[in-house]
Amino acid sequence: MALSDDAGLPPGQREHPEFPRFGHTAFADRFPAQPDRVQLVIDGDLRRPLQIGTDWATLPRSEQVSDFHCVTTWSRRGLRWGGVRFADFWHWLAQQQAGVDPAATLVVMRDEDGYRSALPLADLLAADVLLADRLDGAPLPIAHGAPLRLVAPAHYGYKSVKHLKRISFERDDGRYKPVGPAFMAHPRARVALEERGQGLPGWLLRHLYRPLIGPTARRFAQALARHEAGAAPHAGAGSEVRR
Ligand SMILES: Nc1nc2c(c(=O)[nH]1)N[C@H]1C(S)=C(S)[C@@H](COP(=O)(O)O)O[C@H]1N2
Ligand SMILES: [Mo]
Repeated sequence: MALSDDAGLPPGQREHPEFPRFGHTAFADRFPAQPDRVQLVIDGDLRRPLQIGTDWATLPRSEQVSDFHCVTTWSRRGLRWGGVRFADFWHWLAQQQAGVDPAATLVVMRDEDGYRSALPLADLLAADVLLADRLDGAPLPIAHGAPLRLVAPAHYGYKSVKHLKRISFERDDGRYKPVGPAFMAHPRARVALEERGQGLPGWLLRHLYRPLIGPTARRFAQALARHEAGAAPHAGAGSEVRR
């Protein structure tokens, strides 16, 4: 295979010229009611459900630079995230304070509007999985998941829930229903193994998904521009949409 600009990226991925606001189009017009402060519910199979607010600031903080890979084949390299490692969140809050049952090995993450994803706890304990509230030296913008999002670089972007509001620890008993059609959701979605979906090979899904990148990114950018115009009528140049 010839060397290209995409050398070093995982199978089927191509570098995107920007970092778009992106996702399932059903969620393009949904925005967090309170993008400025972390409010997180921890529940599920555990002794004591928790409501995390100001105590978020007491957790140990980490920074990392990582690449981001969307299942539709666009990638961004070298994003600098700041936040709390999922492993630290697990240790200090989920285990120590909430007392998660050891059999609850499926972690379901949700935003307030119905977007959700799930990963095995073991995947989330990897050293490069972050609950991020900062991006490139600034507070996480609404476009990329304010006030808090997951960052799991080894898994396709659809696992990295934005506007995170609730983390539930559950038994993996087959009751969890992913967002959207079943073929689009792989239980692990590992980028290196091209686990884009279920029942269809990754290389086939590459070709089905790739034409959706442009229209989806435009749809999400327009929705954000409308949202910002409504929320801040005098935002002026700041609300301009970059292509
Ligand atoms: N709340 C929410 N989180 C979401 C999505 C979404 O539509 N809503 N889309 C997912 C998908 S498919 C991708 S690729 C990434 C995109 O993150 P970005 O908007 O920061 O590029 O968010 C993921 N998390
Ligand atoms: Mo995605």
